[in-house]
Amino acid sequence: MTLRSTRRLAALLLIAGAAVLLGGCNSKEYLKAAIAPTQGNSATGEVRFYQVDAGVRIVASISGLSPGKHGFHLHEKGDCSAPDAMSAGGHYNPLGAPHGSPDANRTARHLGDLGNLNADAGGKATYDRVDSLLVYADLAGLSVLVHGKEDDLTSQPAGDAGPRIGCGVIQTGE
Ligand SMILES: [Cu+2]
Ligand SMILES: [Zn+2]
Repeated sequence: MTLRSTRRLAALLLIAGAAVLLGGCNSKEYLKAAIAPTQGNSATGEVRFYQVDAGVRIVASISGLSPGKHGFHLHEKGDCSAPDAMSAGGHYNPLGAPHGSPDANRTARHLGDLGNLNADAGGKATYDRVDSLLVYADLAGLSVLVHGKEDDLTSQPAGDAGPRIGCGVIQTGE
């Protein structure tokens, strides 16, 4: 092997190594919200957000729920300090749209409308969905709320989902 081709090979290996390192970091990065119960409630768990090609993948595991559906939203303020979590403000709605289904287009839903969690008989719910309208870079500092009742996806302004039973602020994961 000539000196020149050895150098070229070394440069290629360096580029390949850097690409592997960068790729590894990106795929590991996520945002998360640790859900804690509001006063008198027992909802706990974690919600993670991953950047994917089609938008933002949301993966949640929540327990301490009554069986059945519970409204699940992003709210505009990253503040769960009030005993009833009213400090988290209203639904995340940067586009000024009405409340709706997570499957609706951007003019017919709040970006924070994630639909419902569906708890099993043991009070546990999982959620795994890719949202094509959410922007990963905008999520840190918002909050994730779990409600006592089902979000009917139509009532204004918040789906008639009842009290806020769990709340967590979105922050950088490890
Ligand atoms: Cu809500
Ligand atoms: Zn909404």
